[in-house]
Amino acid sequence: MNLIIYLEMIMKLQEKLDTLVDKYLYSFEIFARKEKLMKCKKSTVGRLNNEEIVAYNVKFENGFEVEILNLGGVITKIITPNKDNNLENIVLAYEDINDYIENPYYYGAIIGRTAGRINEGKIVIDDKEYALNKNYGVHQGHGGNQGFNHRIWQVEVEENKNYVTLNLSTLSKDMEENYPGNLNINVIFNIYENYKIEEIYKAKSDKTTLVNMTNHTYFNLSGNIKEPVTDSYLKLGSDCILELNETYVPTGKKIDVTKTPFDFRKLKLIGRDIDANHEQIKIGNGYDHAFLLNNDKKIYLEDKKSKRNMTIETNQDCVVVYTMNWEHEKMTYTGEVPPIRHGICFETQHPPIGENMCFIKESLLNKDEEYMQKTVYKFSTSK
Ligand code: G6D
Repeated sequence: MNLIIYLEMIMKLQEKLDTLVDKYLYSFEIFARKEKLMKCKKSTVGRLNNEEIVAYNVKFENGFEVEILNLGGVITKIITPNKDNNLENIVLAYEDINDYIENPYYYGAIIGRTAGRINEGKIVIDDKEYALNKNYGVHQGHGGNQGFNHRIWQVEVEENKNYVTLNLSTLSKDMEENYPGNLNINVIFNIYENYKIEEIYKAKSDKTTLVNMTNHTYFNLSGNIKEPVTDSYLKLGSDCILELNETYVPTGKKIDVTKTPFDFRKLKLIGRDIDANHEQIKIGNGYDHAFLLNNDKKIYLEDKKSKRNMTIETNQDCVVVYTMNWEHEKMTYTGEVPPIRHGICFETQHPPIGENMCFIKESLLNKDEEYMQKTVYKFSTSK
């Protein structure tokens, strides 16, 4: 009798085990299928202090691929096809992830609290003077010693049918880099399968402060940094630039671009006037200037060899165009140190704060008001 009972017990146990195995295999299959369908994969690529440096890689079936780090929100890859359908990276990026810890030229990075230089690091808000940390000689530049490019951001990923959202967030505490106000920031990247990236910056502070954020990606549409950006063509709707003094800060004066190297209102070869005999070109050693955008706020870059092009649209009133005018030292993913003029930045922003605190009001964010900066990048390739 006992033997029959035992056999029945074993059979029941076996049935339970089979059910459990089926459930496990099913859930594993779902996971595997989901994993395969997953467009965004994350991987730990380094460490900073006691935090992981994580790369978020978004890849679509058409080959469009974007990779962003939690360190500084750095864009390390934007991969698009050239006219022959070769998929190549169109941004400058370091070979060694550890080079992003210092990142002296802000490769791919979120810039903040403020972009550009602030004259002598001196600001006055509600009649109170603040001495911002000076990391650019006598000025503050790109948010100071520990600007937003240096921090590890919290990242949330949301997968949608034809786009992926990376929502980066952080808190910049009151008096960080001597800026007033606890500032909560979100930088949202919406990455679309049809070769489009929306970058939306939102911020709110519990005290009136300054916010003027941007992205410092160096673009090179030739692909894998093959050619200088002086071979590309640029069209930019801007009637005037901000005059810079010898220390690269705005004087407050605007310069009409007509008949100057800064006129890109018609499509023009970037290399045509980049070394022209013009006082402002000499100061910047090329283009390193704030262009005040006309109403259409559109920037168009084209590389005739690869037939890649990029359109940037923004809600900002200004864009600093920087043509990488000084030697860099670190190797990129090509295994070489990029020569000068092999990347171009389009830092959409408010005008930097210059002499006599000119343009400060454009960067002021009142207590509990929401800051919102939106810049959209569209990439395409003509056949
Ligand atoms: C130089 O003047 C330029 C800046 O505009 C740029 O952002 C930086 O190099 C990387 O300081």
